[in-house]
Amino acid sequence: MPVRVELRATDAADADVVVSVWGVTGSGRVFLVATARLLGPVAVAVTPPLPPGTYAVSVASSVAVDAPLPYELAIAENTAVCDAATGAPDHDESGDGSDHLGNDAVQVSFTPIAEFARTARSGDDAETTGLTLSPGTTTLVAGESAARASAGDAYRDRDAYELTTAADTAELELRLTWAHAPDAPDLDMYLFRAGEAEPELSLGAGSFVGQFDEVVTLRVDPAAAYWVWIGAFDQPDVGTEAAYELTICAR
Ligand SMILES: [Ca+2]
Ligand SMILES: [Ca+2]
Repeated sequence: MPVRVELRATDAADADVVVSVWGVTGSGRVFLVATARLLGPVAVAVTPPLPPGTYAVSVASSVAVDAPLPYELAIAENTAVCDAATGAPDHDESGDGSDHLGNDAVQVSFTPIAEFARTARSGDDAETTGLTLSPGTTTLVAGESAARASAGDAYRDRDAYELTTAADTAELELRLTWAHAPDAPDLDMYLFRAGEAEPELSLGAGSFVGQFDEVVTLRVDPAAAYWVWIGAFDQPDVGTEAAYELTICAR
């Protein structure tokens, strides 16, 4: 079953606290299952469906703190589900341009950890959608990961969309779907505050290797603009293009 881990900690704004869920193998090896960074007093990490087994939850601060930080963890089955939307998209990709470079906005390299930076090309920006993500609504964005060579980073076509949260929006669930055919590329999804290539807000939760939907749940600020970035990982022996759909459920 999918598991939702909620970390609550007040007065931890300067501590850069991350909560993570780990799988534990029979030989004691651990592997990351889900992770999230504290935003305000809450962090939410949602796992994919997990088979029965042993799991661990860790809470860590990446910076030294002056005093102990009390926190609470709530762990439960995740019952909030955001299925792939059907019907007409609320936004169709329109900013790619003839060279598919018009809406890339961010470049991603692995050295070997992921590094994110704004692209240097003038006029390259996330495309405006005009969409506001209000609690209880589902939003559908459709685009095409085009057949294009990498511009030098780890991805081929890269498409970024700017969306805004409503005044009472606290959480988003994003689901990136495409036809997982043998000749399909491996699409990944990253999230940023609008205009900022650092930090990447999902902590890599939307960049699993292979032909799986990318699904990310994260806390967000109200009335804030975000970039959702979708790219095709540049690797040999995979397809070069794919239509994709991005479903966003706001809470
Ligand atoms: Ca595109
Ligand atoms: Ca593009």
